[in-house]
Amino acid sequence: MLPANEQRVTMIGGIGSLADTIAAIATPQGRGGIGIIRISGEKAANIALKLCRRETPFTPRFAHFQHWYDAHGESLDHGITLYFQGEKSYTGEDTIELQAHGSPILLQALFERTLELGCRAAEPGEFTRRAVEHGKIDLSQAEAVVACIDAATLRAAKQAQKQLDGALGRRINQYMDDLTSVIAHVEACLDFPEDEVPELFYNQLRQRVEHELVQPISMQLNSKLGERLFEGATIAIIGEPNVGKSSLLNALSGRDRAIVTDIAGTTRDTLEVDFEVGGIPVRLTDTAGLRATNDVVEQEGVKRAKDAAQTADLVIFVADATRPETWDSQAHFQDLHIHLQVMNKVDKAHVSQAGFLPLSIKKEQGLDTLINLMAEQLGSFDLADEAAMVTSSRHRLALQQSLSHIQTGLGMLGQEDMIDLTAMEWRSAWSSLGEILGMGDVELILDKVFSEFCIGK
Ligand SMILES: Nc1nc2c(ncn2[C@@H]2O[C@H](COP(=O)(O)OP(=O)(O)OP(=O)(O)O)[C@@H](O)[C@H]2O)c(=O)[nH]1
Ligand SMILES: [Mg+2]
Repeated sequence: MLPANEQRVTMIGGIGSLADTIAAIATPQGRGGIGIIRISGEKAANIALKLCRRETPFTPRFAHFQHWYDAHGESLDHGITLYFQGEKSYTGEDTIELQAHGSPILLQALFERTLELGCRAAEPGEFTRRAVEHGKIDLSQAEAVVACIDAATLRAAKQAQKQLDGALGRRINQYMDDLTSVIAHVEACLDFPEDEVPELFYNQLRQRVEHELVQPISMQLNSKLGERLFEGATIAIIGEPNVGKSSLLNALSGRDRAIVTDIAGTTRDTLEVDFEVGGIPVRLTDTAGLRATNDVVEQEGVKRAKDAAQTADLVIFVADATRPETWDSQAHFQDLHIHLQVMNKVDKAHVSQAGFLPLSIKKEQGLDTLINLMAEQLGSFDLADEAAMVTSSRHRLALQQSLSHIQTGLGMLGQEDMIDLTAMEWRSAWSSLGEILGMGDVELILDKVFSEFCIGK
């Protein structure tokens, strides 16, 4: 049987709890200008009417200025009450938003009052989960909501917005349509005796699968940029003492963070600074200069430097143009992959050494080039097609599984008695893609995804 399109919107998660009307304080803990309470569910409007001691129904999308009362008829606070009706809300069901004063005490009292009136306290992410369950958004869009809130850089936030607009979902849907169509073609072969299906037919089908599925999915998987934007990258600066590692950390991060002196062995512990390179959030680690030493503290520092280098996504080796003995990056490491080598202090000695980027931190020369090279190494310039970016390991895994089924199917295509198996592989590929949108073992996927949400979202 062909995968039916309707299956895509079948969301069976959390039916029982959908009957509850849920409430949460949606703004962060702490004092602020405005604090928002969100209520969603069948009884939302009714509960809000009681809270406001009001009889006339709310006008949808109209800002009602209201007092909100406790059980004794005393006003708890006043502000704006908004009503979003049924489908025309974030969750896809009746929703009320109370825009109150941003006082944690008042908000808590208001929230508790909504519970008295029949709400249940919302679980983390439950509003968005309801949006998924009511088919307002797919799961990749729900994940984009968290990604958007958690984004550490503007570029990451913009990428999350694209996913929230449904860019990834549209792409996945396209793949699924393509698969449905090629499965139909393959199954059509079952109606013919094997020798009557011309080789040309298989060739065309093979080309189509390559072109519409294998190539674009492989391209998506090749780029790590999407995950980098959200998970960030680690960078370690290593080199012998006094070459200018700490100076480089300060210069790159634009902060006077690390102590810089002309005494070799100034930095003894690793030191981290967060900033961004090409829109990718990075954690940059300055390390103790590598040298043989009897000093116990320094030995520990050198050990930590090596650990940092071994686990970093990007390793920058700094050499000192005035001291050739500092140029051998492998002196302290075997097998360590060094991504970038810089020759610092070229203001003092005009050295041009193959494989090294000339740099003068003091004269601010070469820094822009270095930042560009770092961005390139981190994949900042990868993939022009941002709509199709893989932004989480969950998506990567599902795409990898799908691709592998597609290719297994391709390998069997055209072979005698294999038509059934090819179609089966491609149906598995279709299911793997569906997981990205929230199909398959819905409960399990939803639980995992929504455990990362904050309350009120
Ligand atoms: N002339 C010149 N001096 C520099 C440059 N960059 C750094 N220095 C000087 O080099 C010395 C060492 O700099 P640091 O940044 O402390 O070196 P480090 O590699 O962190 O040293 P340790 O922490 O001891 O391993 C300081 O006196 C800096 O002012 C440069 O581009 N040109
Ligand atoms: Mg230092």
